[in-house]
Amino acid sequence: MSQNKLPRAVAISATGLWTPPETISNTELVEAYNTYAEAYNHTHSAQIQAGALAAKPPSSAEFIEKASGIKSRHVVTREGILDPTRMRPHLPERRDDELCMQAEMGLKAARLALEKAAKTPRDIDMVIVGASYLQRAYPAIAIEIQAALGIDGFAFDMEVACSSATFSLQRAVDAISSGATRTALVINPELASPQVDYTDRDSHFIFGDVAVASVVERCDDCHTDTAWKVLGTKAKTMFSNNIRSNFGYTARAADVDPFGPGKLFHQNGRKVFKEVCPIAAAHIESHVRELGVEPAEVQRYWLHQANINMNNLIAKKLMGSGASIERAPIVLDRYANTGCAGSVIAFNLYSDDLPPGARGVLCSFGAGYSVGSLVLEKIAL
Ligand code: CO8
Repeated sequence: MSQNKLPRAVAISATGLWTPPETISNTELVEAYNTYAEAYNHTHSAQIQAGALAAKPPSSAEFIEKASGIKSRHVVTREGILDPTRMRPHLPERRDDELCMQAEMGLKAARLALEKAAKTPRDIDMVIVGASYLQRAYPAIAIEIQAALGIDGFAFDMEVACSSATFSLQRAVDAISSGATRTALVINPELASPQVDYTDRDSHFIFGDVAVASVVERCDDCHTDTAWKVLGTKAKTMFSNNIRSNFGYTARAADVDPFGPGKLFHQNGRKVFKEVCPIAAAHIESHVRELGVEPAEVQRYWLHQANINMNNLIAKKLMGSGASIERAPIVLDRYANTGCAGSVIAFNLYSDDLPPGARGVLCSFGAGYSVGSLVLEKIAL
């Protein structure tokens, strides 16, 4: 589904990026995992020998960097993740009258975006929180942030895994373009670490925590030199079980462990790689061409950040020999996969240097499967 002729010109006027100060390197993560695996194999040696249980194989920092491009990740807390007897973050529960962790992260990014856009909460009338996981069902995290900022309007949460950011930006663009909303705050707080199985060698290294936010408004209302006009948006979904989390409230009624097998993030990474690369490249190609632009002419691609080899392949398909890290920047080396936030981090860090008139594509691809893109053009102040 594409939306290329917007009734009213809309812009992303600024973005905010909140990066948790704590980091974990591959070496630290692998050391904790290998200590855990050794102890697990020792404790379960009888079952492993009898073939009733599989031994935990060792992880390797070299494999992680080569297979994914990830060198380290930011997390809201290191506490617990690196403890071989715990293998999950320790985030104490907060009282109902305290700001929840995900709202706190989102609020920090939102304040940075508002400041950069030269806007105040009084200018905002819609807040969307889009994330791969939501800390609770209700009240919406978006409404909690709305209240913390004192925004008069409405707010809601939405979940489309890795495409939660592009899809929530698209909802904001549509609402402003139609005239239903004047100025929107789109917030993507990815609190990924609680859903990572740090005892699983295949996925323990993939994710990091981060929060990003964007101010979306009418081009006529923009007063920043960081604004990008939205030329068009396009979204596509196709059902796949290759990336899945079965965590959910029905576990209680099914009498199963809510954190048992299949309940945390798991994937068939090879299949995802093979299937999603051509889908994403074809999606972007057709989207920019619908707007009369050749893929190779696009100055910058802010691609979803899951795997460096995926991004290199897609960049090559789009730009041929003109592909480079400058034109399709990588942030996952230091942020890891941050769910839906990755492409917005790349946009935040690598867009201000481009001149007015430059064109770029912000794109996500991942679980669902889902693909979302926004074709953007830098505005002259
Ligand atoms: N250390 C050493 N060896 C390892 C490790 C490790 N840590 N992990 C796997 N191996 C081994 C495997 O066991 C395998 O061994 P063997 O050949 O003996 O069977 C060998 O290395 C090769 O394994 P793979 O084939 O799995 O390795 P790949 O080269 O395919 O790399 C990747 C694995 C990195 C996972 C890669 O497949 C990949 O990145 N694929 C793309 C996946 C992707 O993009 N997924 C998107 C997921 S994110 C998303 O959609 C958002 C969901 C929301 C989540 C939000 C927060 C939780």
